[in-house]
Amino acid sequence: MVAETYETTGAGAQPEGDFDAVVIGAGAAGLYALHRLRGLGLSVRVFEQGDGVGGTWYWNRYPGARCDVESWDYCYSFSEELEQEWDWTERFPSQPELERYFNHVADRFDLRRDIQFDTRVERAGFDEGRNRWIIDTSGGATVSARFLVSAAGCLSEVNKPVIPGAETFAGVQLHTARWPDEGVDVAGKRVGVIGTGSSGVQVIPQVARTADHVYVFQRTAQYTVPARNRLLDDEARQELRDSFAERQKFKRTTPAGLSRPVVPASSDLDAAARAEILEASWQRGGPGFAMTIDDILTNPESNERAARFVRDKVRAKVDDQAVAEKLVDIDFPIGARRLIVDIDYFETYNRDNVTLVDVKAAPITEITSGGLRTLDAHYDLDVLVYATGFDGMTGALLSMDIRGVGGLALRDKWADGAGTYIGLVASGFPNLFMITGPGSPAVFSNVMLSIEQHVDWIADCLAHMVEGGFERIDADPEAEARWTRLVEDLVARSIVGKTNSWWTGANIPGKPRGITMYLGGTHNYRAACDEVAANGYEGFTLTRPADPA
Ligand code: NA7
Repeated sequence: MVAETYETTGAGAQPEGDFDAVVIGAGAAGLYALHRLRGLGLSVRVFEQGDGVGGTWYWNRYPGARCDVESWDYCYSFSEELEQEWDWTERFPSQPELERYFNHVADRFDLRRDIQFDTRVERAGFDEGRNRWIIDTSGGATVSARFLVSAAGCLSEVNKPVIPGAETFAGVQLHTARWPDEGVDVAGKRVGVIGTGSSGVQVIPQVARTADHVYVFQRTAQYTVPARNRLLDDEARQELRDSFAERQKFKRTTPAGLSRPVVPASSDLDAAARAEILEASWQRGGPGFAMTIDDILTNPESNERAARFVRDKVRAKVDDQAVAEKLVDIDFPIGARRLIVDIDYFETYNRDNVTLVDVKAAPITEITSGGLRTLDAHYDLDVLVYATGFDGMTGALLSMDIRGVGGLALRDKWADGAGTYIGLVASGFPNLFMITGPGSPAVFSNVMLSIEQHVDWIADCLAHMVEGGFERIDADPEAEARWTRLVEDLVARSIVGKTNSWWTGANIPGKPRGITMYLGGTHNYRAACDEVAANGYEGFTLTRPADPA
């Protein structure tokens, strides 16, 4: 299949390139999509707004940025040679190591020649006459493609709250997800950090090492557990190499897609046994803490016991008990927000140069030329860090103007909630595929495994279309409605999301509320996707050129 077989002129546009597929983004998903689709003999162009590969690990270069999934799982599994030749150095990989890894992948599979950097996709419209996407980019070029694959990411659209007076600030303001490559020298500076999610919790201890003073503006206290990060020695690496095949097979059978998941203890335990299990998990470190006992996420009493355990640990770490109480003043169940994994976070509050400011009690009112004002005080600052997160799941997709059949905007279709069919497609938007989109396990799983599963499914689907001479695929609205109901039912049965956070969309004013991730486990999700394909792409309508529209 070659690009030239298609007519190229769409709806008055003058395409400057015609491809079988356009992929949006050169992060983990975009790189693998390019590799797989090129392997089918398709012509592919990737547009990437940054000037390098790696997505999340290209943008989030703040000090302390680190993945909370272990390195041996946060990597591709499609190539055993790649896995065997790459040496992870730590249990939880840091941003620089991950960025090196994705660059290595791009070079090893010769991917760069099909990636156009520094280019955003601004608009994409489906030309119904020709069954092609017409895509406008930030460089002013218009291209066309039979298939459009979004690999734009779940956490790539930055959330930077508008605070009155921000434009008057005389110092440096920056968002953790837009940290400059050359770094920021905070030595001797007064630094304010807004936000205590994963990004804030990672950056605060690092900045505190050199800054004159750090003011942490905390609105919502969070549960965070120790990472117990460690270096991997040669023996550990050899063991990972030797177990490659077995681990890859096993992780496909687990709910989170991890090769060494926490196996929950049965809830039939007395209080002493429970405490022992929680302590062992705390000592082991990592994000599996809320899975340690099988009823923590379903039984409020068990949940509260685990939450109390964490609060007591924090109280024991923090010298000033008034500060400790602010750090543990948490009014939601453990696991209702993504559990944070930290390195020396609470210990940082024992430093003389760190002050916790409770902006729930006294909210931020304005930014001034010299700092930040809350309801009851002014803080003099030289640097203001926004660790304020992202417009998750749909933010990146909806930052583009995507128009499907009849000119319907994806923004309008999803005005009340992001419905999809099997988390991969949106009805009325033919030939558009989303990797880790709403309705899929996305970041509620080992996202690397989910990415590979999505890309493999999409590649198989495109191969099926090419072989069968189909040029258009669209999901049936009824199939989409059924899937969306299933996603909602799974959410309703879980305590996951039973508080405001980016998971529920509550961090973005005006965004429809609700978790859009599939919570049924990656193993079940994979089975559902495979079944759809095995049943001849059940729930989809596939169209050949000669077929009536
Ligand atoms: P998060 O988890 O969304 O955290 C953002 C933080 O910023 C959180 O503490 C917010 O408080 C705070 N925030 C946002 N806006 C404001 C304003 N206006 N005033 C005060 N505080 C504010 O983003 P992260 O980047 O840390 O992590 C995102 C994911 O990346 C994480 O789950 C991992 O999967 C990796 P709030 O809680 O809204 O009160």
